[in-house]
Amino acid sequence: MFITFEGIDGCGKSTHTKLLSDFLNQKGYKTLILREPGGTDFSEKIREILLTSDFNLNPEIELLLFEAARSHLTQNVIQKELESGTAVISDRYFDSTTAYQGYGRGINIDLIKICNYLATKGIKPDITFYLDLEIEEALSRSKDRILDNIEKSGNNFFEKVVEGYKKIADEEPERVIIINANGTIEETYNQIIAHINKKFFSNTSSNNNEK
Ligand code: T5A
Repeated sequence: MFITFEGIDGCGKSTHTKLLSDFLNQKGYKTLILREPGGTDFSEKIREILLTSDFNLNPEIELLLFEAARSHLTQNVIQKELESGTAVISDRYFDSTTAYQGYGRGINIDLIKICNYLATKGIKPDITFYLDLEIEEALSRSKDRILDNIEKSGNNFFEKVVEGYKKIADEEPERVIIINANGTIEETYNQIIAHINKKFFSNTSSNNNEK
């Protein structure tokens, strides 16, 4: 089982990644939470370069570094864990590159898809939750944090990223589920669990598993 969370910065991905992991543990699954970029020593080093260094990277270098981090994580962790039956839950995966470097930075989407395929060897999530949240609300939820390099890109950039995510969801409605993340943590959680129950535990009542 491979599940990913997507959305703009501050939309609640980390929160719901952990809550879903707890839910699946209660169902008897061994889970592994990952984040992108990151998840291996190599990919965490790339994360530092991308998010906090002052190299002033151009969009193409940004793309290649995100994909290098992803390739290392997929080859060394995701593929093996999925083969051994672990439920892998990742805070971001290749849709982030399509939304941020493709729609956000303006790199050709077909090129992005090729790079995503190279980095993942075609390994796709079974289900992806796009947490849909107003940009202003996302900013206000994370207003006390120091902004990383991508977060400094401004509202115009984030509007393009949001539009990109909506196009991704339109193209793959079976895989990419849009979740309204404007409500409370519990309201968002209940929507996610309803979809998980429907997809993986269709004989289980969602009411028994609500937070
Ligand atoms: N990136 C990444 C690319 O450009 N291309 C790529 O290919 C990839 C993989 C990574 C950055 O890299 C970019 C995208 C990003 O800019 P990151 O540090 O991994 O950045 O994390 P972010 O995506 O920025 O996410 P954050 O950690 O900032 O936010 P989350 O995880 O979405 O949100 P979370 O869960 O930490 O919640 C934020 C706050 O809101 C509260 C939480 O308690 C928390 O305080 N909250 C709620 N408050 C009210 N109501 C709710 N429903 C709430 N849900 C959560």
